[in-house]
Amino acid sequence: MKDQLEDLKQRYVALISALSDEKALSEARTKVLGRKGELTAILRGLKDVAPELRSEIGRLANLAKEQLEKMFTEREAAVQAEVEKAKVAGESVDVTLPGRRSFFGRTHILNRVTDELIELFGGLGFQLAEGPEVELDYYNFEALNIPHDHPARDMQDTFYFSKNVVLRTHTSPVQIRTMEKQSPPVRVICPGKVYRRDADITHSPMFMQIEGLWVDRDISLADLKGMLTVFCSEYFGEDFALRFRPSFFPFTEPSAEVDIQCVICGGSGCRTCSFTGWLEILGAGMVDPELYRFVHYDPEVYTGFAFGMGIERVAMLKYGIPDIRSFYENDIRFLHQF
Ligand code: FA5
Repeated sequence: MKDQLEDLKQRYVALISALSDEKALSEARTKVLGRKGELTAILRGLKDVAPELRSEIGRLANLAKEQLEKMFTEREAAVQAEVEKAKVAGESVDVTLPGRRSFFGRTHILNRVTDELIELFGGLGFQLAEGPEVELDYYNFEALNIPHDHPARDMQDTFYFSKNVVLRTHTSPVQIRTMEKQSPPVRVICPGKVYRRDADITHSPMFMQIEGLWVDRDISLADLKGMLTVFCSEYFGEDFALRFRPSFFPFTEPSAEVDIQCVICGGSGCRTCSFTGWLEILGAGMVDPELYRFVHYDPEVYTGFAFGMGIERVAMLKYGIPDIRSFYENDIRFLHQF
């Protein structure tokens, strides 16, 4: 019996050391220590052993059981550790691979220029005001002194929703909306999108304007000219020449159009400035007293100036962009330059 026990122990010690698979180890454990296992059978058979040998054989059998259990546990842990190690090695990072680049969005150049203009005019005392892009004919035309069937409507060909509802052609309706709500003094800027039937390298069917309006006592054309000159030198630098040309708008009298020397060609003439050396950035003038009738201001007491600036034109001049269409083509390579 002792030899049988010794033989069993030797066999399983050798087997346990040789096995390197969790499943095989579990099967071997069942085969020797399980309910019907070889060692379990020996322990069960102890009752048939001669009484004088029983305790000795019993002690040896229990010792063998303890040893084998310990060996199985240790080997199983070692095999499991090796499996884990191999798994981690298989998943290891290849440090030579290029990293995955995160995508960072950024503010569109036109929104950035708009924010810069809001800040600059904010510093000159102008508050922000806004109005709807889908506008009533009354605010877009009529209250700006452009009655139905007046030829001045042809200056801004627009998109009609219905007879009285249009996509606004300029930000000037916000002048009326603001004056309706507020008594003088009024000093606001109103940025936003506007729409016209217009398309070439300096004209887009949807574009952005920023309107300025200052109504108070004793506001004169000199204030308008001074304000725009300050704006121009602050935003573009002292080197850029500014030019006021007499013009006509039904809602200002007198009216002017303001050009800035073309940065693309330095004033010598190119496609962007239509070979004139100048690019028009805004229309402006003294608020026509006729408008005060619509908003119940006293034209004997108040005067004011207004201007409407094209934001794309400002961005084109600031960054030397020759074609207005680049802003709306969604070419990330273009947009990421700014
Ligand atoms: C107006 O829109 C007037 N509301 C401006 C104004 C406001 C005058 C207040 C007097 C008092 P005009 O149509 O000229 O004016 O447009 C103003 C500016 O918008 C232009 O100088 C130009 O910079 C820009 N602009 C006009 N049409 C387009 C277009 N299709 N695409 C891009 N920019 C344009």
